[in-house]
Amino acid sequence: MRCVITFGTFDLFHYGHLRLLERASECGDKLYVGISSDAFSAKKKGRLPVYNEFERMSIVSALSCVDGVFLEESMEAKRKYLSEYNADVLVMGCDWQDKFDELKDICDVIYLDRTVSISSTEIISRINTDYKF
Ligand code: C2G
Repeated sequence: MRCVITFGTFDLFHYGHLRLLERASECGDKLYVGISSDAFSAKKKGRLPVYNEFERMSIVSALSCVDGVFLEESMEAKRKYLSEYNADVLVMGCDWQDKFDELKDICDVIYLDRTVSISSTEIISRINTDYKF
Protein backbone atom coordinates (compact mmCIF):
# COMPACT_ATOMS: atom_id res chain seq x y z
CA MET A 1 0.00 0.00 0.00
CA ARG A 2 1.86 3.06 -1.33
CA CYS A 3 1.10 6.05 0.94
CA VAL A 4 1.31 9.58 -0.46
CA ILE A 5 1.43 12.73 1.66
CA THR A 6 1.16 16.35 0.64
CA PHE A 7 0.88 19.59 2.62
CA GLY A 8 -0.82 22.93 2.06
CA THR A 9 -3.03 25.72 3.30
CA PHE A 10 -5.75 25.04 0.66
CA ASP A 11 -7.46 28.36 1.43
CA LEU A 12 -10.27 29.46 -0.93
CA PHE A 13 -10.07 26.00 -2.49
CA HIS A 14 -9.58 26.28 -6.26
CA TYR A 15 -8.83 24.29 -9.41
CA GLY A 16 -5.07 24.45 -8.87
CA HIS A 17 -5.49 22.77 -5.49
CA LEU A 18 -7.78 20.14 -7.01
CA ARG A 19 -5.34 19.29 -9.83
CA LEU A 20 -2.47 18.99 -7.36
CA LEU A 21 -4.43 16.61 -5.11
CA GLU A 22 -5.73 14.50 -8.00
CA ARG A 23 -2.21 14.11 -9.46
CA ALA A 24 -0.77 13.42 -5.98
CA SER A 25 -3.34 10.64 -5.47
CA GLU A 26 -2.15 9.04 -8.73
CA CYS A 27 1.36 8.71 -7.20
CA GLY A 28 0.19 5.96 -4.84
CA ASP A 29 -2.72 4.05 -3.29
CA LYS A 30 -3.66 6.34 -0.41
CA LEU A 31 -3.37 10.13 -0.14
CA TYR A 32 -3.22 11.94 3.21
CA VAL A 33 -3.14 15.74 3.30
CA GLY A 34 -1.52 17.91 5.98
CA ILE A 35 -3.66 21.04 6.21
CA SER A 36 -1.78 24.05 7.63
CA SER A 37 -3.30 25.09 10.96
CA ASP A 38 -4.60 28.65 11.25
CA ALA A 39 -1.64 29.56 13.46
CA PHE A 40 0.90 28.06 11.03
CA SER A 41 -0.82 29.69 8.02
CA ALA A 42 -0.74 33.11 9.72
CA LYS A 43 2.99 32.62 10.39
CA LYS A 44 3.65 31.44 6.79
CA LYS A 45 1.51 33.97 4.91
CA GLY A 46 1.36 36.91 7.36
CA ARG A 47 -2.44 36.71 7.55
CA LEU A 48 -5.11 34.28 8.71
CA PRO A 49 -6.67 32.22 5.91
CA VAL A 50 -10.17 33.24 4.76
CA TYR A 51 -11.46 29.75 5.56
CA ASN A 52 -10.48 28.49 9.04
CA GLU A 53 -8.70 25.17 9.61
CA PHE A 54 -11.91 23.26 10.29
CA GLU A 55 -13.46 24.47 7.02
CA ARG A 56 -10.30 23.76 5.01
CA MET A 57 -9.97 20.24 6.48
CA SER A 58 -13.67 19.57 5.79
CA ILE A 59 -13.42 20.65 2.13
CA VAL A 60 -10.24 18.68 1.36
CA SER A 61 -11.35 15.53 3.22
CA ALA A 62 -14.59 15.49 1.18
CA LEU A 63 -12.66 14.93 -2.07
CA SER A 64 -12.87 11.39 -3.50
CA CYS A 65 -9.09 11.40 -4.19
CA VAL A 66 -8.25 12.15 -0.52
CA ASP A 67 -8.19 9.35 2.08
CA GLY A 68 -7.56 11.51 5.14
CA VAL A 69 -6.41 14.85 6.47
CA PHE A 70 -4.44 16.06 9.51
CA LEU A 71 -3.33 19.42 10.84
CA GLU A 72 0.14 20.59 9.82
CA GLU A 73 1.47 22.65 12.75
CA SER A 74 4.89 23.73 11.41
CA MET A 75 7.21 23.57 8.40
CA GLU A 76 9.79 21.65 10.45
CA ALA A 77 7.39 18.86 11.50
CA LYS A 78 7.26 17.21 8.05
CA ARG A 79 9.66 14.39 8.97
CA LYS A 80 7.50 13.55 11.99
CA TYR A 81 4.31 13.42 9.93
CA LEU A 82 5.93 11.41 7.14
CA SER A 83 7.23 8.87 9.69
CA GLU A 84 3.90 8.67 11.55
CA TYR A 85 2.13 7.81 8.29
CA ASN A 86 5.02 5.66 7.09
CA ALA A 87 4.75 7.67 3.86
CA ASP A 88 6.33 6.35 0.68
CA VAL A 89 5.99 9.61 -1.28
CA LEU A 90 5.91 13.32 -0.49
CA VAL A 91 4.28 15.32 -3.30
CA MET A 92 4.43 19.13 -3.51
CA GLY A 93 3.89 21.78 -6.16
CA CYS A 94 7.01 22.99 -7.97
CA ASP A 95 6.97 26.31 -6.12
CA TRP A 96 8.61 24.13 -3.44
CA GLN A 97 11.10 22.63 -5.95
CA ASP A 98 14.09 21.07 -4.09
CA LYS A 99 12.94 22.53 -0.74
CA PHE A 100 12.20 19.09 0.78
CA ASP A 101 14.99 17.02 -0.79
CA GLU A 102 16.50 16.41 2.66
CA LEU A 103 13.54 14.08 3.26
CA LYS A 104 14.62 11.75 0.43
CA ASP A 105 16.21 9.46 3.02
CA ILE A 106 12.74 8.39 4.24
CA CYS A 107 10.52 8.74 1.15
CA ASP A 108 10.40 9.68 -2.53
CA VAL A 109 9.91 13.41 -3.11
CA ILE A 110 7.98 14.53 -6.20
CA TYR A 111 7.38 18.12 -7.31
CA LEU A 112 4.47 18.65 -9.69
CA ASP A 113 3.88 21.62 -11.98
CA ARG A 114 1.67 24.31 -10.49
CA THR A 115 -1.56 25.23 -12.28
CA VAL A 116 -0.86 28.61 -13.84
CA SER A 117 -2.67 31.89 -13.12
CA ILE A 118 -4.69 30.79 -10.13
CA SER A 119 -3.96 31.15 -6.43
CA SER A 120 -5.83 32.13 -3.30
CA THR A 121 -4.08 35.53 -3.45
CA GLU A 122 -5.13 35.96 -7.09
CA ILE A 123 -8.74 35.16 -6.19
CA ILE A 124 -8.73 37.78 -3.42
CA SER A 125 -7.33 40.44 -5.77
CA ARG A 126 -9.83 39.51 -8.51
CA ILE A 127 -12.68 39.96 -6.00
CA ASN A 128 -11.26 43.31 -4.89
CA THR A 129 -11.05 44.64 -8.47
CA ASP A 130 -13.93 42.99 -10.32
CA TYR A 131 -16.50 42.19 -7.66
CA LYS A 132 -16.42 45.24 -5.40
CA PHE A 133 -20.06 46.11 -4.65
N1 C2G B 1 -0.73 24.66 -6.06
C1 C2G B 1 -0.73 24.35 -7.41
N2 C2G B 1 -1.21 25.25 -8.30
C2 C2G B 1 -1.69 26.45 -7.87
C3 C2G B 1 -1.70 26.76 -6.50
C4 C2G B 1 -1.20 25.85 -5.59
O1 C2G B 1 -0.29 23.26 -7.82
N3 C2G B 1 -2.17 27.34 -8.81
C5 C2G B 1 -0.18 23.67 -5.13
C6 C2G B 1 0.99 24.21 -4.32
O2 C2G B 1 2.20 24.07 -5.06
C7 C2G B 1 0.95 23.31 -3.08
C8 C2G B 1 -0.55 23.01 -2.93
O3 C2G B 1 -1.18 23.33 -4.19
O4 C2G B 1 1.65 22.09 -3.34
C9 C2G B 1 -1.18 23.83 -1.83
O5 C2G B 1 -0.93 25.19 -2.12
P1 C2G B 1 -1.09 26.25 -0.90
O6 C2G B 1 -2.40 26.07 -0.28
O7 C2G B 1 -0.65 27.59 -1.41
O8 C2G B 1 -0.03 25.68 0.12
P2 C2G B 1 1.35 26.36 0.58
O9 C2G B 1 1.10 27.67 1.15
O10 C2G B 1 2.30 26.20 -0.53
O11 C2G B 1 1.70 25.40 1.81
O12 C2G B 1 4.58 22.80 4.40
C10 C2G B 1 4.27 23.18 3.10
C11 C2G B 1 3.19 24.22 3.11
O13 C2G B 1 2.17 23.88 4.00
C12 C2G B 1 2.64 24.38 1.71
